[in-house]
Amino acid sequence: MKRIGIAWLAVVVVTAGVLLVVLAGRSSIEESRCPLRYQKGPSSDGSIMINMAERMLLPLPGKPAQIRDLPPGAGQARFYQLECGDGSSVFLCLLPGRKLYVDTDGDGMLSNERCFRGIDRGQPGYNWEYGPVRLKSTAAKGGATPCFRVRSFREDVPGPVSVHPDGCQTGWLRIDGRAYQFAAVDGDYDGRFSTRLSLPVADPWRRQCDLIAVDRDGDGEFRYSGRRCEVMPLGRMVVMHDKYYAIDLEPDGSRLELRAVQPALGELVIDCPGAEFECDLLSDAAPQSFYWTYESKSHPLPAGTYGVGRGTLRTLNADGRPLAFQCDHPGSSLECFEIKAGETTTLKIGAPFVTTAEVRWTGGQVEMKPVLRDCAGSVYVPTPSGHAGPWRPSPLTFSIFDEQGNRLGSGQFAYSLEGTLTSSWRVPSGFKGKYRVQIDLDVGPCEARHDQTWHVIE
Ligand SMILES: [Ca+2]
Ligand SMILES: [Ca+2]
Ligand SMILES: [Ca+2]
Repeated sequence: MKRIGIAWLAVVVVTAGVLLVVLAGRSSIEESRCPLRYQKGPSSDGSIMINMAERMLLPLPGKPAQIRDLPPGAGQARFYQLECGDGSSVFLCLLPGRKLYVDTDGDGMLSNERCFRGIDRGQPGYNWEYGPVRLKSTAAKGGATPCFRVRSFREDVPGPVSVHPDGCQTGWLRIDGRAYQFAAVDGDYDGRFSTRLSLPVADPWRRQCDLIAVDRDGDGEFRYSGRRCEVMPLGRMVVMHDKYYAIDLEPDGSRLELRAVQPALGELVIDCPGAEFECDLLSDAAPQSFYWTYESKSHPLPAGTYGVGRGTLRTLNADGRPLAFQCDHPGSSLECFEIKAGETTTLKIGAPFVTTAEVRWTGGQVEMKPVLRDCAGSVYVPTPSGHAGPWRPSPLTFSIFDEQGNRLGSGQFAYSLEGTLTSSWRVPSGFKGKYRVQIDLDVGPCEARHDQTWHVIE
């Protein structure tokens, strides 16, 4: 009995101690400012934040002139170049047998560098991860030490490698009395946390800038919370509780301070007749997620340069069922625009649409993806996600016509495991000549016409 009593006492003491530490930790969280500390991970597979800073590197045509020697056994070497935000480059050398050398000090020598051995990531034999690789060159200039991991894929073809940060700087601060975890990522691998977004961006998912993240919903992760993305390119401000806060981030990533501000505002009108539009707005001012409804097509925004990241258009078809179309790479008018203080910027998107299909002839059959092009030149694909409630999109069908107007085939699109809408047309044996794909897509009140492009099987 006595032993059980002592054990209980120990449990109570330890629990009380843990509670005290947690409470003390929470109560020490300051309003609007905090130190940031390095935290490893998460991996690029499970993190929007790390994934947004990931770079895909293609093999160079040969040994770069900057590399002056080679590691042992480098006959089959493939070289890669990582361009950093400060204008410098880091060269990587991948050898058969999953061996990676990185010129971490930028002296052009690889023979004295450490050999990183690739370890299986996920399914064995498909991709391998190396690192963490710590650069020595930038740390000497007073910045933080860039630290990244490298991933290679299949060894039988000279393929790309991907590079992603090994971790981020994180800390806790309070805004209006509520504690939030923040993170900063050196997304351009220069060892400094100061590179703002430069618009237009070539690839919304590979922005060459630093990132800031806030866990708005407190689930311990940086991703989408409701309709808001918790990870943003580093701008001048961040939106918290619908108020603007200026970001003061130490260039070495050691400290973050937010200060409530009232920026000069302009208006952004998204004119999308018969549809609603939701998107991530990239900006050097205050990146944020936005939603233009049927009722409200105008939003006030701080003056600055903006671009639309991933966007979703929603409308209802003739039966009143919801339809959603996703755009990963917006057209020219949305890629980069200015918001000026006291002025209104209007962007016209959506109808009239052109429905078309991306086709790929694979011998015996034609593989197809339906595509919707809007008046701004943006390309949308139907998506099953983003529907409120138990709605499912209507089945999407296609017809194939020859030059004489004969229907050669028809079918229905289905979602692949990756969430892509695809279908295929088994070409009748002996068919040669021109064919056209007609997508039978009901876009409700929106004007749409079929693309008249002819494809050829020779
Ligand atoms: Ca070196
Ligand atoms: Ca940076
Ligand atoms: Ca979260």
